[in-house]
Amino acid sequence: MNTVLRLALQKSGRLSDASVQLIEACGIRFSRANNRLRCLTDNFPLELLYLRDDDIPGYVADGVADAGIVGENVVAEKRQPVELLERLGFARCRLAIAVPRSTPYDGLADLEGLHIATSYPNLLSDFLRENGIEASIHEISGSVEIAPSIGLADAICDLVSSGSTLLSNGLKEVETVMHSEAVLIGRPDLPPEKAALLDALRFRIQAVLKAQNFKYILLNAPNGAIDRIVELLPGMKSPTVLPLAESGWSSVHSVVNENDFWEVIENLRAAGAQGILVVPIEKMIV
Ligand code: PRT
Ligand code: ZN
Repeated sequence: MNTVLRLALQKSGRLSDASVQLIEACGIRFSRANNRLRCLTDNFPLELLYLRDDDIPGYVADGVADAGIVGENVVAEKRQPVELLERLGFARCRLAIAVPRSTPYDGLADLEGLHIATSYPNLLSDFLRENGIEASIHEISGSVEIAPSIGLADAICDLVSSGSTLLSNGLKEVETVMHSEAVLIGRPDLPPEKAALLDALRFRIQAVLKAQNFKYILLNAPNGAIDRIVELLPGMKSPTVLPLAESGWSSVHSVVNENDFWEVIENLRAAGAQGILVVPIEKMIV
C-alpha cells in the first residue's frame, strides 16, 4: 500500500480556516464532504483528520496522526511527547492572568493565596511555581472570564488576543504566562517513508511562510543612485539591475522584508528611487 501522511487539523474553530488555507497554499487540492472527519487530498499523499484541538497533541503522540496543526498553548498544556516543527504565524495570542479592574495590583506577590480559574492548569501551575507564588487553581473548561463576577475565583488565566473579552468582563490583564501561535507538530519516531513526506510538506509550508514575509519590489533610479539603492536592498543574493530604454536610468528588482518595509521604502525614495512597485510573492524557495 502506498504511504500516506496523516495530518490532524482542528475540525471547527479559530484554527480551521487558516489551517486549510495553508494546505491549499501549498498547492494541495482536496474537497471536504460535509461533516466528514477525514479526507484524502487529490495531488499529495496526505490524509486530513478533523479533530478537536485539545485532542491533536495526544493523537500525534499516539501515532493516530503523523503531524498536526494546533495552538502552541495546547501543545504546552498537554505535555505530550511531540516535536514542534514549524511556527505558522497565525492564531497569535497570549495566555495571561487577569484580575477584576477594582483589585489593586502591584506585582506577582499580589497573586499569593488567590483562587485562579483556568483551562490551562499545567501552564499556570508551572508559572506560579517558577515565580514562587502559592495560589489555588480552579480548573474549568470554558467561559473562564465570568468566573470572578460569579464569585467562583479571584482571578483568571486565559487566552487573550484583542483584550476586548477581558474589558467587557471588567477584568485587567496583569501577567503574561506564554505567547502562542499555531504550530506544526510531528511524531518524533516517524518511519522513513512518512518522514520523507513530512519533509516535503514542510518544504512547501516554509516556502509559503517565507513568501508571506516578503514582497517583490521594482523601482527605477538614475544610475548615479544605484550603488546606494543596492545597499538598501540586499535581496536574496543581490538585486537585479537592468538598464532602462532611457539612457542614464536603471530598473532595480529585489525582495524586501515585510517587517522593515516602510522604512526601506522611505530610504529608497530619499536615495532617488522613482516609480516604486511592490507586489506580493506567492512562494519563495531560497
Ligand atoms: O472545539 P475545539 O476544542 O477544537 O476548539 P476550542 O474552542 O477549544 O478552541 P478555539 O477554536 O476557540 O481556539 C483554538 C486556538 O486558537 C487556541 O488554542 C489558541 O491557540 C488560538 N487562539 C488565538 C485563541 C484566541 N486567539 C482567543 N482569543 N483561542 C481562544 N481565544 C478566546 C479566549 O479564550 C477568550 O475567550 O477568545 C477570547 C479572548 O479574545 P479577545 O480578542 O477578546 O482578547
Ligand atoms: Zn479545544
